[in-house]
Order: sequence, then C-alpha cells, then structure tokens
Amino acid sequence: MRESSFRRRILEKASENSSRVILAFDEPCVEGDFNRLSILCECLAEHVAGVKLGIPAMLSTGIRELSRLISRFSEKCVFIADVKMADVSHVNSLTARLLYDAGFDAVISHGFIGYEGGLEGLFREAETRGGGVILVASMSHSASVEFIDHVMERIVDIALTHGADGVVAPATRTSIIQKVSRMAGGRLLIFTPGIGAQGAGYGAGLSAGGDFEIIGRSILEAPDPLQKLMEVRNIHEKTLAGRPR
Ligand code: BMP
Repeated sequence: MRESSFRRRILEKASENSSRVILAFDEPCVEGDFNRLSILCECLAEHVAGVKLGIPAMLSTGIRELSRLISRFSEKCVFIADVKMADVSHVNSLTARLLYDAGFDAVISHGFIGYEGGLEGLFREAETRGGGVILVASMSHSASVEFIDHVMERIVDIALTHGADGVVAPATRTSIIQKVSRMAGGRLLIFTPGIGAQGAGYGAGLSAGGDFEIIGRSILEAPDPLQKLMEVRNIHEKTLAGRPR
C-alpha cells in the first residue's frame, strides 16, 4: 500500500486555511501572460485547501512557469494537476514525472483505464516521488451515466486496492458521493465538482459525504472572487457543523 505526503498536506492546508475549497483554474492565460493566475493565487491561495489547474491553463502557461508559481505558493496550499490522464502506462509515467517534478502535489487520472498497463505507470511515479493520485470515479455531466458510472464501483475498488489518495465524484448526483463514501469508509478523500456554474449548490458535496468541493467559474467570475470565496467558506462551515461525526 503506497502512502503519499499529499493526504497529510491537503488536510493540513484545509485545517490551517479553514477551507474545503479546491479552486479550479481552467482558463488559458493570454499570450504567456500568467498574471491573472498569479494575482488570484496571491489573493486566494491562503483561503483554499488547494488549487487545481486544468489543461487549458497548464498548456498556455507552460510547465516551467507553473513550477515557479507552485514554488511561490506551495506553503499556502496544495497544487493539483488535472490532466485526466487516460493513456497507456509508459506515457502516463512520463506525464506524471513531469508534473510531480514541476512541484504538483497530486495528479488526477481517469480510473476507467484500469491498472495493468494503464494506471500502473502513474502509481509507480507517484510512489517514487511521494506524489498524490486522484482517480475520476464518476463525472458531473449528464452523459457520465452512459459509460463511467457503470464501472464507478470498480474504479473505487482500484483506488482502494492500489492506495490512491482520493477520487472525484459529482456533486450534481449526490447519491454517487454517498455510495463512494460508504465504499471508501474514510480511506479515500472525495473531491466533488459540479458546484455553482454546473448547478449543484455550495455545500452539496460536503453534505453528501465529500471531503472537498472543487469550484471554479462561480468564484473566479464573481465580481469579487475573494468575497465569493468567503461566502462559500461560511456555507461550508455550517454544512460541516451539521454533518454527523
Ligand atoms: P466549474 O466550477 O467552473 O464548473 O469547474 C469545475 C471543475 O471541475 C473543472 O475544472 C472541471 O475540469 C472539473 N470537473 C468537473 O467539472 N466534473 C467532473 O466530473 C470532474 C472534474 O474534474
């Protein structure tokens, strides 16, 4: 069973920053100007547990610049690379190595590719570098029921068997979070997207048994992102206080 420092670090940051928010930053930076990302980290990093960077943001910023950004803010929160990996093992291994070496604390991969010849390259790199692994078990969009949801339980099993740090499960369908939470029994962190812009309410993921809410546009596109983030944190505080222990 692998053990990464990611789980410890994200829980530490959640507690230090009193936050269960993972800020999703997907938008591409314009012509190499990554000021917006940098300014947002400056204002928001100490009020979130983590920042999750999506492929458009990563490709347009570039791995070297990202590495500098991560080292500037890594004391404040964790950084998660959301590449939704779904390749064969040796390519997954190369991608994961680049991301962990750049300073990312964890990498998000699809779980449906299976372990042998697929996820094993990622898990190997994660173990060597002490990085975190998060598997997508189900998705927040409606067509998730057509394919991924049929194998959701198998994906959670893989996550448990190989010691992944967490899984992604949708706040738009909270019954799935509840099911994952029962299966995981506290052994996996549950990251829940689909909140705000995609329709689920703030606190929906946490009240269903999730550990973190992944939130992007509804905070980033608010007239005052910091104020919005604080409002969300207040809702989370109340949600957590009302959750059975
Ligand atoms: P937003 O709050 O702006 O809708 O962003 C949601 C974030 O969560 C995006 O970064 C997206 O990649 C991610 N996400 C999702 O929306 N649904 C999933 O099933 C899995 C995700 O990672």
